[in-house]
Amino acid sequence: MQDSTLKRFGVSMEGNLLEKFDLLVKQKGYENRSEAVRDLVRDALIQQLWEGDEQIVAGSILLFYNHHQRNLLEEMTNIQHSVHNLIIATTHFHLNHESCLEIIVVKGKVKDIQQLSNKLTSLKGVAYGKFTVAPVDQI
Ligand code: NI
Repeated sequence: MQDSTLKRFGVSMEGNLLEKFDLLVKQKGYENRSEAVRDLVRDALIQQLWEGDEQIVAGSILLFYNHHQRNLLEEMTNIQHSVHNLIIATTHFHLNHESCLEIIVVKGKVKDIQQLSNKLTSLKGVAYGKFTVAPVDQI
C-alpha cells in the first residue's frame, strides 16, 4: 500500500545555497520550500529510473567548470575518449579567464549516457552539470 502521509525530515545546507534555493522557490511560484523539494525529488527519481534503461536517446550534457582545476581537462578528455562511440560532438566556450562551458552532444543507450553524465558532472572542478535527453524513436 502506498504511504501518502506527509513525513518531516531535516535538511542542512550552506547559507548561500539556501539563499539561492529560496530565490528559486519564489521565482518558480512554489508555496514553500517543501513543495519545491518534493518536485526536485520527483525529478531525480525519474532520472534514476533511466539508469537501467536500454532505450536509445539523443541529448546533451552541459558542463560548467574551472579549467584551472588540476587534472580536470585530462580526466575529462580520457572519459570522453573511453566512450567516443556515444559522443557526436563537443563544443567548448571560454566564458572568462577561468570558466568554461562545454556542451557534449550524445546518442546511445540511456543507461550509458546517464553513466557518462554522472562521471563528468562529479569531477572535481565541475561547478554545474545538466543532462538533457529525448528518446530518439519518439521524435
Ligand atoms: Ni575554456
